Amino acid sequence: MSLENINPTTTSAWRKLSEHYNQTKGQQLKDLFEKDPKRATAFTRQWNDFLLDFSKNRITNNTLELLLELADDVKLADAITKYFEGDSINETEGRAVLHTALRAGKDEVILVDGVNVVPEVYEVRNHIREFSESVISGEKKGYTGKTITDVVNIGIGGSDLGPVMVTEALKYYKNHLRTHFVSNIDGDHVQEILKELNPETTLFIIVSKTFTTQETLTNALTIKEWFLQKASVADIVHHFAAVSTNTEKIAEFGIAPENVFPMWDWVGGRFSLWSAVGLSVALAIGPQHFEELLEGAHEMDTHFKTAEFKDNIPVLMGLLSIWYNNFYKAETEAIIPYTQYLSRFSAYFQQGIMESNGKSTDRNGKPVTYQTGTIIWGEPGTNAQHAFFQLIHQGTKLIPADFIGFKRSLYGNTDHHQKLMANFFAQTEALMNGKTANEVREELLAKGMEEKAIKKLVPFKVFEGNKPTNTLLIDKLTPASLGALIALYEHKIFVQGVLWNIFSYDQWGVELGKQLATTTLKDIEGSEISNHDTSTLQLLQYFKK
Ligand code: G6Q
Repeated sequence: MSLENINPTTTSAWRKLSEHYNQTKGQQLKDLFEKDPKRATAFTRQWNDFLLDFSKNRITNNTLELLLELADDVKLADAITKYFEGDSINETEGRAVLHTALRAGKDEVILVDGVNVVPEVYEVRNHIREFSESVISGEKKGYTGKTITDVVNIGIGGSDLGPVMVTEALKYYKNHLRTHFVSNIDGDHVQEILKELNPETTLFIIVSKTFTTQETLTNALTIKEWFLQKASVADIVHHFAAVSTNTEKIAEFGIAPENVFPMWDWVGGRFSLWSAVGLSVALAIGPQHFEELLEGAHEMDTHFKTAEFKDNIPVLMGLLSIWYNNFYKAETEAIIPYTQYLSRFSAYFQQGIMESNGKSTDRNGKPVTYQTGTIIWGEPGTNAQHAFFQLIHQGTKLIPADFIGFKRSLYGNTDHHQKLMANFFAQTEALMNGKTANEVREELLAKGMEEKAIKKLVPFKVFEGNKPTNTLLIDKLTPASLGALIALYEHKIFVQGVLWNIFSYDQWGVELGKQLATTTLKDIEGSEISNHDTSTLQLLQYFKK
């Protein structure tokens, strides 16, 4: 069954939220805290090793109640059931959306067209385990009998970003294998990677759900040619593996059947790291850690599926984001992890969130009359503090931000970790409290500055404050906690897509790019240039000169 089709702005909760917004928009977080000594605990939720403190948001109990009412008005609970049960909720592509099945319990039954997909998932999970164990242990050898030292993932978009992000995030758990990622069609990208590699000791994994993506196929062929400069066609079976739904095309490439990992069309590219798309992750951190990543995600799935909305972390985070996007008209959201390991986390969810919810057509096929997909950006703290934090503190835009931190560091360097986390806590506090003119004045007076100079400087040193943040404090960065964290944001995407009455799981904008490149390539390669606007025509002519 498809998702309900409810324009959120026609619900009574939305109307109430609009009124409520008008009445409360001037409220100051500082005042809300002063008025209610229990505010922090009232707006904090604990789940496993996660703590979400969302008290530094411009909300009251009433706001939360109305947002929860909105979730009911658009039938979020019913949508969640359809999502997990494999209904065809990716309507424009006629597919189920079941990345959750990739991490489901072994005994669960999840039907797609009447067939339980869980056994197939476990077959592939076992294959991933066996394959990666044989490479890691050195049992699997290259064509000259040497053990494999390097693994190259060849893929783009959803077939690249997840593995890149997770291998970086779980670097601490990594084994001796060196991992590389070739994604861009830019030939310099592949050359820079190839120059570090020895064909005798490198395993290449071609990851492409469709096996038709120009970038991936071009890179794979370039790499194959490079490989064949030293090795022979018969050696390909020892050095190439593939992950795809398109098994025919894989066979054409010459890949041995035992090195082929299937995918399913009910898994979207940007949600596929849990499938064999994560093979490079399993190789890098070992299959046991890979399984733990999946188990962590599965626990978050269970929380999302079963927790009451008022305690449901993905639901709460999704609703808060709607509150800012649709009522406060905030256009962007920052994700700031306070760990260098998560340096690719925001980039990863830039795709996840913006490709999923960057839609302007509702489920009726009509243009939406309200804002959808927020713009996502961010970098790890404390580096970010020395870069764009200026704008969050004193710029003209409202930027709700998620601060993600860990109670314990991995190497246990207490001095560094305490300093890191001092910054983490101090920033959300400062963003909320700001600094008044009087406080600035006092500070400057204490430094012995003269009255005239103080007067001149005060306006520049005032911080308005009242900037909303979520604080997500997790015990430790482990494969399981990372799995849960990724799943949390995946479900937040779902919640928002349901609320906005859009289809989150297609990506026609990406498909357009794939088509356009083919036509323009003909113009570049051929002697004649087809019809273009005069700007594009001029640029093509200049390029070809
Ligand atoms: C993800 C998108 C997109 C896709 C790439 C690669 O959801 O659809 O990023 O993953 O275009 O596609 P293939 O895996 O088919 O090569």
